[in-house]
Amino acid sequence: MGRALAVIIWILTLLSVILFVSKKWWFPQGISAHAPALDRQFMITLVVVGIAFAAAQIGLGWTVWKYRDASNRPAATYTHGSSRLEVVWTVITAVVFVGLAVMGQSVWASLRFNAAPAGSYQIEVVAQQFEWNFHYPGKDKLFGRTEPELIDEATQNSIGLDVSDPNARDDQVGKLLAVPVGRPVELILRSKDVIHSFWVPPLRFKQDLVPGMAIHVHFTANKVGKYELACAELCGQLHFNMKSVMLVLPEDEFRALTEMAPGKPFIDRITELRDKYKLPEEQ
Ligand SMILES: [Cu+2]
Repeated sequence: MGRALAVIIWILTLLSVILFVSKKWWFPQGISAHAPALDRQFMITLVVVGIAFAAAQIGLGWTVWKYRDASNRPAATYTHGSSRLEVVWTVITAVVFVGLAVMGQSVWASLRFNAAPAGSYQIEVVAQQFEWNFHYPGKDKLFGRTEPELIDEATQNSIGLDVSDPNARDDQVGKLLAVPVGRPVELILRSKDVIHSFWVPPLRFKQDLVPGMAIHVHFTANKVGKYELACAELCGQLHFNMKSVMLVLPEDEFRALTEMAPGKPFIDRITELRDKYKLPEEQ
């Protein structure tokens, strides 16, 4: 029985390793400037924890095998263990984990703690149960004032845009995200109700939106196309419905779109663009 259990542990370990090494279920192709660095960091972490996982499971199987029940075996005795060994493996684990975290934080932090590069295109993202709203500053590149009291779903003013503000006159608001290719984009992430999470897997970017906060993040998408955008935070009953797409557009197409008149012309154009591009899995 002990031998069988040991063999099962080893087989499960082998299958788990094969699952990752074969890359049968893997990330979609990265489409952002920071994606290669992030993927590299992910691989380093995966290899390090993979080795630790395999070694621990092989050791577990070995222990099960060696100390299996047998009629001629003397009864087990209590041992306190080895304090020195415990200190050694705790220190090694701590160093590895802190080391990986320090290595990994540089890419992560550079997109969040550093100011967005000059010339970044700003878009405000306002999440709500269960929709995304994207607020574009329009031709003047200036956001109009928004005020929570002005939020009115009946008139489709879901972000509370103050239309009396001159800066608001050309502001476009829609349910789809469009960004220019090869140019840094700064998102200002807000939420109207609960915590949501902005997630575009090929972009290698995920960030929570927290009520009461305006979280600034930035990235550069470098492949034209249409990509799924999902809420990655279980935010309520219709959470599964909270999806949209991110369009990465050629510069001229993007400029033309952001200079469209707000309201129907803008919505019609961005819907056209949504239908023009295909998701990677549809191609
Ligand atoms: Cu959500």
